[in-house]
Amino acid sequence: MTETAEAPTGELAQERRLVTELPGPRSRALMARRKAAVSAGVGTMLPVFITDAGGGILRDVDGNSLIDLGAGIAVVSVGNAAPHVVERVREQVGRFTHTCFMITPYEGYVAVCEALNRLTPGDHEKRSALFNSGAESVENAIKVARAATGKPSIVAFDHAYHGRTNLTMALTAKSMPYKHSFGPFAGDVYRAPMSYPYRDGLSGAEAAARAISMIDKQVGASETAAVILEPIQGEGGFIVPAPGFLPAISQWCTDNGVVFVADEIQTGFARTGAMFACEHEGVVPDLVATAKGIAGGLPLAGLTGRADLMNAVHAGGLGGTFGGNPVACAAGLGAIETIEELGLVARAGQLESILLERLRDMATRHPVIGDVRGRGAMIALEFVRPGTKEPAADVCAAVAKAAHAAGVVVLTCGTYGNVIRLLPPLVIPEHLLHEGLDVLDEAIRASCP
Ligand code: PLZ
Repeated sequence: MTETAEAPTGELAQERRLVTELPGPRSRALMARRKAAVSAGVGTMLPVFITDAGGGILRDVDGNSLIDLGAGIAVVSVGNAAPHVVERVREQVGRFTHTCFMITPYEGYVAVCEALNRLTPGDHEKRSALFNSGAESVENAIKVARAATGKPSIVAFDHAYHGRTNLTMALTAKSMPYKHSFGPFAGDVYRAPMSYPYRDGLSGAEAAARAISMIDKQVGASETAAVILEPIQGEGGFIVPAPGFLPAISQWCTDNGVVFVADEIQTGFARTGAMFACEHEGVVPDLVATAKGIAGGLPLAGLTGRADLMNAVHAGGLGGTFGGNPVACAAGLGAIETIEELGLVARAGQLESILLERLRDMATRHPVIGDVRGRGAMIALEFVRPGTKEPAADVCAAVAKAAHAAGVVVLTCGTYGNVIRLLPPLVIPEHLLHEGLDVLDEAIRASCP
């Protein structure tokens, strides 16, 4: 029996332990197979193959235990193989695995929609629909907004990330690697300036006025079906807009018959210390796109919003073969149960205090850290040349590489590639979070010239 087989998921020792170099020999052998079988277009950040994961630990094929500060890009917020998720998935998978909700429905789909209607901001009448991925949810938000308003144009923001399908690539800002060589893109998509307090120095009201002026003059409210934004931008660099920006944009949408779509795919489900990040500013979106943290790792996405909008689409206009798969729905119900039972919204707030205190201390010692920002367990460091705001992507990459070599999984992001983001599972034991931050601190020290 291998070491990993002796330590089944759920009983993984919550400790970082390296028994080989990273990647170890078994990971290297799998990497060779991967190279021969998998498209070179699919990237790998850290070529370490995982066999088990739980709490704050990823265990690899060579028996190494790594600290997980990425949660599979903000997905396993409830932890990997979370007990309620596993129980409900096991139960469901033994009963039936698919009928297609559009053909013969089942209760789990309805129950997830009820939960989404209950949990998303606002107590107005809502309806939901389920899909397979975040990008698909965003695509459907645009379909709903266009059908409901009869208008064509969509406004997204600088630094936005909304997915990799053709329409969502058009909405996404960054060319490399997401859009490069993949055009032409869907039309009638316009880009407005975002609030990026560290770089633009504008108040929320000023940044909103700038964006609204652009939308008004260059697109026109009468042409605009929807404005879509991430309440805290994820891939773009964990950009938290200045206070007042979101409410002003949302209000302008309401006043002008434009559908305000919040992409809460990365920020949703307790991640930011609220169930949804819009709540921090009391913003109630017309439509909310969800995915990632919704189902403890199974592929599930939701679109939730005002009943009059969601019901404006003709019958049969929304759907898909796998959308709201019964096993994924079971996982979704297990994840939501876990968030509520373990009080993970409050837990994310506690993790924020730890993260901000530790990272702000690092910023006083490492002048390469230009900004520390984020909310809840969604916190980032932006690296710059000391004394300037010039992005230091090379330093950021070196820090990430050093952390990885020491067995701590951190992710990078940012339009300028100079941001390290921390997205730990919300169930991570505190000693692992601190140890991960110790490693990060040392990685920064070692990577600074
Ligand atoms: N909207 C805000 O963060 C996915 C992308 C990883 P899918 N972010 C991770 C990568 O490189 O592909 C995301 C997001 C926001 C939409 C999406 C898209 O969600 O489930 O990846 O389609």
